[in-house]
Amino acid sequence: MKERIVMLIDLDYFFAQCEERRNPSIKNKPVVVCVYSGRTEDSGAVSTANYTARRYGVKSGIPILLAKQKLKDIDAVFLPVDKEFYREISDKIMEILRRYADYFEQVGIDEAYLDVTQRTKGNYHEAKELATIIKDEILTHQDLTCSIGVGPNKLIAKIAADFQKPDGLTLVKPNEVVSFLSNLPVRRLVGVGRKTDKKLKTLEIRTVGQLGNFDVQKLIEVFGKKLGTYFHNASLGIDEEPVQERNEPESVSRISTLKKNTKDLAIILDESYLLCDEVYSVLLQRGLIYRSVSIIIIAGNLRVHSRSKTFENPKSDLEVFKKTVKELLEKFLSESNVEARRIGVKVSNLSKKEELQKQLTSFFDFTKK
Ligand code: DCP
Ligand code: CA
Ligand code: CA
Repeated sequence: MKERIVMLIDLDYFFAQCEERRNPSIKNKPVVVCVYSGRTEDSGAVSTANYTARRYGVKSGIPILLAKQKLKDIDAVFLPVDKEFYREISDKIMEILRRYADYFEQVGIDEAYLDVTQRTKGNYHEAKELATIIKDEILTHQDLTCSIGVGPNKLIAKIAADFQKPDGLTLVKPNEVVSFLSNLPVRRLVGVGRKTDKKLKTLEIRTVGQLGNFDVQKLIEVFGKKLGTYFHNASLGIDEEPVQERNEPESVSRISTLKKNTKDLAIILDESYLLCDEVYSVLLQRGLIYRSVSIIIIAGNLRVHSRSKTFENPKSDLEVFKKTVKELLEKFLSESNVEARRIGVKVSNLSKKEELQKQLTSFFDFTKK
């Protein structure tokens, strides 16, 4: 593959920054965005926090109660997540980013890869100017800051974007890759979680440089062929994953005709569950998770009725899918007098289950070629 220039743009403390934008008067205070579980007043976890709150040790994933302890006697702001609002802002920013890319790939609500090889003619000086223009445009038009990493591939761009935050811009040219990586802790590599980190420590591997110098065969013995090879290549900054638009389906649905028209819940449910199984196997195959579940009822007179439920967060299991279908059907049948002729189930608002999983698998597909 010829040399590329790839950018990763990640919005800074995204949910909390959206809240600051909505209400600038909280800007200088610690801002903590929370997912309240609803069990008791303060049960739940921190979704994210602004950098002022982070100075007190508040970060994503910790219990809200702990965050409150850390910010005791401090004039801090605790807010519930408002995903719809963040999604709206995200959509607008992604539209802006897309315009600056030869190839564009959104990888979450607040980050995207841009392949800018052609438009920068492979020149890092031009890439830096482009990144500055992008940062300015997001700030001027959407009032948000972001951090950008620029490098020869996605792996390096991602680590570079994390390198300096918030409002950072880090360029790593091809000849700087190895020295840039060498002193970083292995945790910075995509795919190295707490467990792997521990395992690597027992091998006396703490930095990416040490990982790169470690015998590949031994890595393979410990982690298996896939992961071992991936770690070895990653530690040398090798990554051939293309930046590519994700063509995820809008929805997956199945519909079938009942043996005879009926409003009997049990019969309709039996058929619906079979359809759920089929839809679910498609989700599994494609590694997708869903946020919305719908039922479709086509009446004897061919009128189409549908009902849906949308969850705040994506779901991955079959049980929730079936349970939601059941609830929707029960409610629909109790409220209407429709005899069903055909019945359908649908999931929508789909997203990819595991970034890493995909990156790893396609990486190994590539190495096999
Ligand atoms: N998020 C969450 N729970 C987590 C991690 C993240 O709800 N455990 C949400 C809130 C974040 C958003 O996803 O705002 C983006 O996640 P990032 O990891 O990019 O973190 P931030 O944007 O909040 O901070 P940073 O400035 O470090 O990128
Ligand atoms: Ca972010
Ligand atoms: Ca992110």
